[in-house]
Amino acid sequence: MTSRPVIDDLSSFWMPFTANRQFKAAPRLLESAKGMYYRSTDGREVLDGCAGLWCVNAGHSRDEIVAAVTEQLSTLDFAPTFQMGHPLAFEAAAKVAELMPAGLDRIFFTNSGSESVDTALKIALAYHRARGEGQRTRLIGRERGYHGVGFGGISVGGIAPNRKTFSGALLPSVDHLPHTHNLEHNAFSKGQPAWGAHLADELERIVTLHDASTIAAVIVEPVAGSTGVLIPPQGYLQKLRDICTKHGILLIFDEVITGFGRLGKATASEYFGVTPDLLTMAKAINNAAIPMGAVAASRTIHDTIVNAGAQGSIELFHGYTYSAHPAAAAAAVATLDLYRREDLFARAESLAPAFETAAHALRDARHVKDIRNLGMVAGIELEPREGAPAARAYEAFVKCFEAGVLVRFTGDILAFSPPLIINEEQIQHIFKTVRDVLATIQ
Ligand code: PXG
Ligand code: PLP
Repeated sequence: MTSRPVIDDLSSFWMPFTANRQFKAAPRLLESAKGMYYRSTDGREVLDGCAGLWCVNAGHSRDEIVAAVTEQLSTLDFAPTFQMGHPLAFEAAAKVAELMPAGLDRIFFTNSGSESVDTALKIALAYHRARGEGQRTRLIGRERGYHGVGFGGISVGGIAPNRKTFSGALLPSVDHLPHTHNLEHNAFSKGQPAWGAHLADELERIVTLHDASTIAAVIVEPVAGSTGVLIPPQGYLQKLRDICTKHGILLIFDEVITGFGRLGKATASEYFGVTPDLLTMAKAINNAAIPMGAVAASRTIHDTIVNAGAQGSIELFHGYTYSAHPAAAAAAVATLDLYRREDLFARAESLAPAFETAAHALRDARHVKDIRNLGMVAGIELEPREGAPAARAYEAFVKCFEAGVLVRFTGDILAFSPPLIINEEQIQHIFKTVRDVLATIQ
């Protein structure tokens, strides 16, 4: 493979969620990828411990997906989906619907997780209005929730730095549940922690405060990824479901990370046996080959909105130029076929115990304060360095990369979410590298 000269001017690209000056002073550049490995521009192989950004679940540059996208681009590069259609859009929607919880089989396509979240919030408002309860406009998120970076997503999201700069322009009617992270009760839990289901009762308090008749929806990540792998306590999600049902409030699961095999099932909803009314997804929907996201809506929500409008009128004033882009749809169809052919969700389920054991083996490693895991996700929380929060995890991330392993970090938490094609030896290698690196860090 011919390698292009490494560009020496990095100034034009304003990088997302990056310390731009720090990065550009000492860049880390990836130039190719195959299967479980990236190759860096300095010619090193880097084992991918986080599936890119929790998204490349079938491994990198899979031939079947590359072929489908290539073929699609030379056949039909773009087709509008506003008052027009192309067959692959419908096929992709049907294939996604097959994997969704029973009843959630109406699929609205977007181009990212952020767009999926804003779409789901708008569908929730549209649903209540179509049923004559247009006063239900309040949205409930959760502390430490990540729902992307749209104005809707940061409003229901619970990450202070993502909100602070924009605080004067957040959505007006939003409240937040408390997060469920508690090391005093749950440190070093394997799988779902035993303590904390009662935290869902806070929703009753919020409902009493605002009155159910003002609340449209509750949105949570079934497992919070971005803020450091926060696993829901046993019974917690079912309680949220019951309270929402009791008060006519829609429950939205943001499955941008948990969807498509991360927990060993198609969705976290299936894994936990709790069904939301709306489910957002992106990332692994098409193995991240082309930007794509989607919202799965219950048939009730869909039919209520679609049947409320007059015949011939547009029922939902919402959509993106690239909703169901042909190349993204082709990648989705190829990806979902690949997941099925290789039985990758079951593979994730069968690898999860080895992954759990390998992660928890770092319990006595230097600086480790907590380890938590579910399915093929794990988080290792470090004791912060005094006066320098997040510095330790950042250094661990850089040193792991230099040692040939890509991990994610957020605050002082390292996150692991490898492609589901990983093998046990590679799992061992990831966590051994982290242990060795932690031993060298102050
Ligand atoms: N919801 C959830 C639950 C997510 O995890 C989004 C929405 C937004 O998706 P887009 O496609 O707009 O980025 C996400 C994205 C990380 C990390 O390492 C996590 C995400 C994105 C980038 C980095 O924590 N999650
Ligand atoms: N801004 C302008 C001026 C536009 O014309 C459009 C779409 O036509 C958009 C924003 C939205 O772009 P997209 O549909 O890609 O989200």
